[in-house]
Amino acid sequence: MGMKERIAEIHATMTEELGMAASTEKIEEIRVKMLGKKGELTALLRGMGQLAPEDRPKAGQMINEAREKLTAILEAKAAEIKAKEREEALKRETIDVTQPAELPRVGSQHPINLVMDQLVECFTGMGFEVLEGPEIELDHYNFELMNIPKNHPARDAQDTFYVDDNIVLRTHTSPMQARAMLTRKPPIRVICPGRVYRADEVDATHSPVFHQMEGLVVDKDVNMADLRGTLNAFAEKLYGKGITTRFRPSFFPFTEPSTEVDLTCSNCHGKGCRVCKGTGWIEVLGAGMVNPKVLEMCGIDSSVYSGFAFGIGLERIAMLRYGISDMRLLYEGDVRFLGQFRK
Ligand code: 2NM
Repeated sequence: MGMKERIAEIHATMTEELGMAASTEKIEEIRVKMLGKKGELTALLRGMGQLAPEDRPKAGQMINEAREKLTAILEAKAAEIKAKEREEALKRETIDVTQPAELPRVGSQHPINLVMDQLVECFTGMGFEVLEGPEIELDHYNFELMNIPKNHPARDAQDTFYVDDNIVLRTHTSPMQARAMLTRKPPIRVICPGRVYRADEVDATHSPVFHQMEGLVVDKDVNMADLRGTLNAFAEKLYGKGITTRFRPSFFPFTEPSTEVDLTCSNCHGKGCRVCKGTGWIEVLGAGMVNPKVLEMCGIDSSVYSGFAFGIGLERIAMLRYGISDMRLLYEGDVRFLGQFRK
């Protein structure tokens, strides 16, 4: 076969293969096979040694012309395929920027936390400072300094979780108030929010773990009227105008005198309804003048200083505020329930 025919054959094969090629990779494969260093055209060039010397220049020229022509055809095809691939990629990767965004799921604060924040806001607004402390406490701080002596029923294992003889899970946040009195000089104005523990059976209104916020003020000439004014201000700030307090006599070892404090029912504004069982009042906290024995044990001279203190159960406030009838709902962590409370 002559040189011309060989070239025509290569041309034909290449055109045919290019016609079927559908990817950049395939084109490259064809280029290597036909025009590459070990390709068919190069083989022709190498085979020129067998030709008569006078035929060589002509053959060389033919091969070079063929290379140029075939390269052009190949590149044209390569460009065509590249354009097609690009178009396909664009089509495949196009995103619809007008599609509505998928919103991230936003969590919500726990109702106990919402209430705690509201109370903290209310009392810090009145000049109280927030103190937090350990949930595992010395018996000494939890009971002894609170005038709850060794034989007191509150100390019974039925009521208190003991870690050992001297260590308990705090049954109130009062131990932090004791620390405040032991380490500071009056005037003292602190609130202590936090988790507390009592060995109660679980039911709709009890839980062995619950939350409290206690407040303490110690200064010269602090009296029951200051306590009343503070709690009235708290009632109005939290529930609005017209909500006030009613004090009923009570007993706590750490306060003397002691009082249960009712707030005007915020549901009926005192008229009487289902929520307040017709009384117009809701019991929400305990309070009193700090027992002089407690002041003395905490290093404060009770002949110079006096103080008032109060304790609020956060679960009760949250249940009243959000109309929750069973305390257990607060601890189950069901997001369908928890997601309902947003301020
Ligand atoms: C209450 C009710 C009455 C109280 C007393 C003290 C302290 F540390 F000053 F003695 N802290 N909290 C107190 C007083 C707590 O809870 C129902």
